[in-house]
Amino acid sequence: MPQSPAWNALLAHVNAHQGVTMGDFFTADSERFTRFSTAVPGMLLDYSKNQITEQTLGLLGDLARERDVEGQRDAMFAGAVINRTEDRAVLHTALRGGPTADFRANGAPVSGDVAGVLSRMQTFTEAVHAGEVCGTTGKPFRDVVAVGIGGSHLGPEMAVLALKNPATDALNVHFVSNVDGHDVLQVLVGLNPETTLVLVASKTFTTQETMTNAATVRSWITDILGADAVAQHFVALSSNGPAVTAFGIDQDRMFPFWDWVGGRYSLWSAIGLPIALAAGWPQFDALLTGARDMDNHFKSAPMAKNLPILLALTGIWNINFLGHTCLAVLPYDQRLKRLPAFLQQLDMESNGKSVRQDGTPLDVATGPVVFGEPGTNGQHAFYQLLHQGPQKVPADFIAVANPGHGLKEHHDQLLANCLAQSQALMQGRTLEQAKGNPHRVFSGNRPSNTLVLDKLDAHTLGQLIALYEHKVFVQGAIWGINSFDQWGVELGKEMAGSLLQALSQTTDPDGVDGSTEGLLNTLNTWRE
Ligand code: G6Q
Repeated sequence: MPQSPAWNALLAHVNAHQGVTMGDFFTADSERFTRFSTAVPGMLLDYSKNQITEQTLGLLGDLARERDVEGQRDAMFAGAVINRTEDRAVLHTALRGGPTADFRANGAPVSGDVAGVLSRMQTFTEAVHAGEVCGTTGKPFRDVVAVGIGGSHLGPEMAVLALKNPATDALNVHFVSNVDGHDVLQVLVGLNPETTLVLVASKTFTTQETMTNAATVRSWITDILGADAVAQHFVALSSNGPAVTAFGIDQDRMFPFWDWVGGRYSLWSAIGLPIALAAGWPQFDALLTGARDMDNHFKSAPMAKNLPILLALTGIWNINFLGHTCLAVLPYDQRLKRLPAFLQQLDMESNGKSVRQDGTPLDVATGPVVFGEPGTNGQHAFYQLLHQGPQKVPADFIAVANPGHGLKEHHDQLLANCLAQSQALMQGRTLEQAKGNPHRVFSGNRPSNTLVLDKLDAHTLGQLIALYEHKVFVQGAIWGINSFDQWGVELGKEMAGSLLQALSQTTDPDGVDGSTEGLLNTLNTWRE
């Protein structure tokens, strides 16, 4: 890739750029914000605080054209088998395609199946809320325990928290993900099996953590209500019908999805049932509509106005040409407190790869290390490094103009902090301004994007998530990698299998290194 004309032009351009700061760009151009920001209804992206010029953007656009990003995008929407290592189409967009959609996975129509499952999810959600679907003792459900991990957990949890409204939510939805017994025990304490509905969310229905947690919750239910209670108290969200039946859940309590839905892209599918149960069907529907609006924008907007493409290109510039290989996600909205964790999986599992689709090695950095916390909390924690660490960490700030509460003073402070942080990162403070004290110098010129949402609701949340899904897609397309497999999680899983035996049966493990053997012996000696 570095040999390609567009890549080489960017390498030459970055050298020509040395010594010019973002502050210089703003001084020279009073229209810079207008020039380097773009909006769709309800959302604005300001990317002016990046070290870019019109020429930089033009060259990045050349790179996107050279990599045929638009052609690759169209192939994804057309249901081509773009996840080649798993021989699958990638069609999470079909899940939110709406009533008139006609998506095809490798030629086979899928929109009818999608509509059928959505309709069953709606009927079920409304029946639970109406108390028509209830527990074995006739009491309506009050709590939902959603058991699942990774892609079957992070998206639904993030969205449930973002849309939470204690005044109107019909049900309390809790999540159990970690195989650590503390997780399930902490959730179950205080819940009543009679009024608890359990969702087992697992595409494969074989994931060790989820099946272990599901079995524990099943015992918790059946110990009190009897074995027959599984039929009324359990629901499966899965692609694996036989395993669901073997677990004891009837097919009419199973909401399926398909192999062309990747785990981390699955919150729009049956995996999103916790969101519908928590926030109500109209909210889930609005979430899908918001994502669909972003899909349509991604498909049709010219590159220079295309939010996912712009977010992706500024990221490529920061990672590959300026050498900034991290990304801080900083939502200034407490309701988005799990967005960093969700985007961490979305980005790092999709683009943390070192080979191209064809298996040839890449010699450039790919997906960034993603981390973050809501502002203002993060300011009192890790922002020190963002401002004064020797490495530059690009940041995505997310601000919401209108909060979901009436505490104006709080919101004014929150927004002022958000604006101040990106300004401080860019402007910095010179030694002279710091009155000669080197400890109070900020080198500045640190890049960030700011996304402004009019308000945070199901529609804008759908737009926001889809924006990042497509950003990740565009970056993967430019690097030529498969963003939709995740072989990197396999090796550790395999090794855990043989170590489990060594721990549970204190057998001698095969082929472990000296450190692992020493740790194993210590644990086996110390365990009571
Ligand atoms: C996501 C990954 C991974 C997956 C979990 C859970 O894209 O594939 O995080 O979602 O491993 O898998 P199951 O849904 O099959 O339990």
